[in-house]
Amino acid sequence: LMLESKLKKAIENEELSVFYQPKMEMYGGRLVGMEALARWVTRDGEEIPPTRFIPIAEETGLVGPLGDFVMRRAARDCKRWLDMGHPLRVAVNLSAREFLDPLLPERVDAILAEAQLPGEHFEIEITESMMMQDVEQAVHVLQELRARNITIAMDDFGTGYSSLSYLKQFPIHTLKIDRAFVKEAPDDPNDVAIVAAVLSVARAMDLKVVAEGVEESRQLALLRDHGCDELQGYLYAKPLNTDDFTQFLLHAN
Ligand code: G
Ligand code: G
Ligand code: NA
Ligand code: MN
Repeated sequence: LMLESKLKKAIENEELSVFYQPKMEMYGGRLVGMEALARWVTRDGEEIPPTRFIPIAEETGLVGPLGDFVMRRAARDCKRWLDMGHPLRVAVNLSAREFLDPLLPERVDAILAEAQLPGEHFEIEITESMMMQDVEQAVHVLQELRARNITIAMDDFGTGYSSLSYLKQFPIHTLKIDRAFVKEAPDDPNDVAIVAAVLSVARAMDLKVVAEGVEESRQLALLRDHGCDELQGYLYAKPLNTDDFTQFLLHAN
């Protein structure tokens, strides 16, 4: 309860911020987008990780204000970089509660209109387990977002109940291979097999693949050999604040 009221104040007082982790294209190595990640540093300098405050927001009424805050920031910053001549796509994580909100498409409309950011520069990352909570509503929301040219990525792919048959039903664009599989590759033959299988299924279904948690060039080589499209991880950059991201951008492209 303490943390709940602190979080409420933090959203109001803008103690929260949004960091951005670059996503790089495999061929050409260009910066193509970034994942927005919420950060909370309290007035006393304590860092509270999103894995702690997102569940609190979910249990209380704060998930809407938090999501709006992150989406607004992400849209505003992406628009600034677009105006500087860098057409990137910003990806925002949504929890199940946020994603299944029937008002989500209208909220996104309002946020993109306010930022004057076209939908093609906006992406939403959702997990497979959250889609399973209400398949019908999930498909409906995905169609609404797609109609706005917003990209949909399935995050942490392979870690939940990845029923491949659902992939056919969900109108998504991208799979993100979870970093758990990238981590031990190329040494663990099982992880190599999983990475190869995901890339093969994705190619057959015309889905783009982003690998997360790429830390070493050996992992990069494996992913390149299997035709992965985009890369994200400490090999390129950790999540960066807006100033550091701007510096990264100026040197990358
Ligand atoms: O950035 P970090 O590794 O600490 O993120 C931990 C987890 O929190 C990740 O699963 C990430 O997807 C999630 N996360 C980060 N920012 C947000 C956010 O703004 N909204 C939601 N729903 N999840 C987020
Ligand atoms: O669940 P999700 O995929 O959204 O989690 C993203 C989290 O992964 C972020 O909190 C980010 O800090 C972390 N992350 C990003 N790149 C790397 C990496 O190369 N290695 C590790 N260990 N963590 C990473
Ligand atoms: Na994510
Ligand atoms: Mn992930």
